[in-house]
Amino acid sequence: MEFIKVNPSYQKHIALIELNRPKELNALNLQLMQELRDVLKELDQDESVRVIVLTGNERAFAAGADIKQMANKTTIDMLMVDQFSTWDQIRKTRKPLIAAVSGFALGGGCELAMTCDMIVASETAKFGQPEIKIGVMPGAGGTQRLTRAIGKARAMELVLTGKFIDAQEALSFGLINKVVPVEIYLAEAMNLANEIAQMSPIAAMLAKESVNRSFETHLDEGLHFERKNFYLTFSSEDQKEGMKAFIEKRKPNYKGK
Ligand code: DAK
Repeated sequence: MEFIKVNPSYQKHIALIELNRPKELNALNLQLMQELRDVLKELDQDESVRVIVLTGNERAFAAGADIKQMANKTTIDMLMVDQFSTWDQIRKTRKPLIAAVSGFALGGGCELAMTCDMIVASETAKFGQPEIKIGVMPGAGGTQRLTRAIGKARAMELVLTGKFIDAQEALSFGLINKVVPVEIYLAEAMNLANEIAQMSPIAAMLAKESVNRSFETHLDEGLHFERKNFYLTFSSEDQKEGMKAFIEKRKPNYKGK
């Protein structure tokens, strides 16, 4: 791995992935995205991992796709590389995925953070979809996910002017979950991850899948999907353990079975 650092047991049941192209502000070149895809797939299958935290560094989560790599590409080049299959695979990660964002989360960087399930940001974080300033538009879900997260008026403004918003605005718009001082943004993301890691990983996986489904379908079908996943949790030992522990007034010990 050249552009990604991974620690699959950063904390108990929590894996940490760091984007690692600091000089280029973690610009997302093809190799980085492929490495990220492969690592996420591995961690998704690793039974010891229950939650994954994705971060950059203090200056940048990621300043977008690599403009230098894209600048001379033709439509056919873009089509044949088919980066979308990489992004689609990342989107299919089944375990809860938390973005810990400091500094720039722009363009593809903002889209990558939005592909995660939750975002914890430092006070220095800046979010935006500045593609319009370089003659293109968001291509990895920005117009869709941003609009669903913050509404049409605000999304239009960000996408059409390319301006950035800071972490406080992002919080008030509902784009992110928390804003904390830069010194503790990763620790805060870990706290959130740790809270989730105490739950049944099976229930967490099914719940994530169900919440995501609400974006993809109408209410009736979403409720039907939720119901099926709810029933499915009753096939797990974790469901028995969780309810038994409640009745016995003790902490549950989930095994992911
Ligand atoms: N790509 C390549 N290099 C980048 C970069 C980027 N996105 N962002 C920064 N860098 C590089 C700079 O060129 C500079 O390199 P050197 O000149 O030192 O070699 C280094 O990182 C430090 O950046 P600056 O010197 O510019 O630092 P400043 O603090 O002055 O400015 C900045 C920081 C973040 C405001 C500025 O770097 C900037 O505006 N960066 C570009 C932001 C941007 O436009 N992002 C959107 C890119 S388009 C797709 C999936 C995704 C996408 C498209 C398709 N498919 C699945 C098909 C996404 C597209 C995009 O994200």
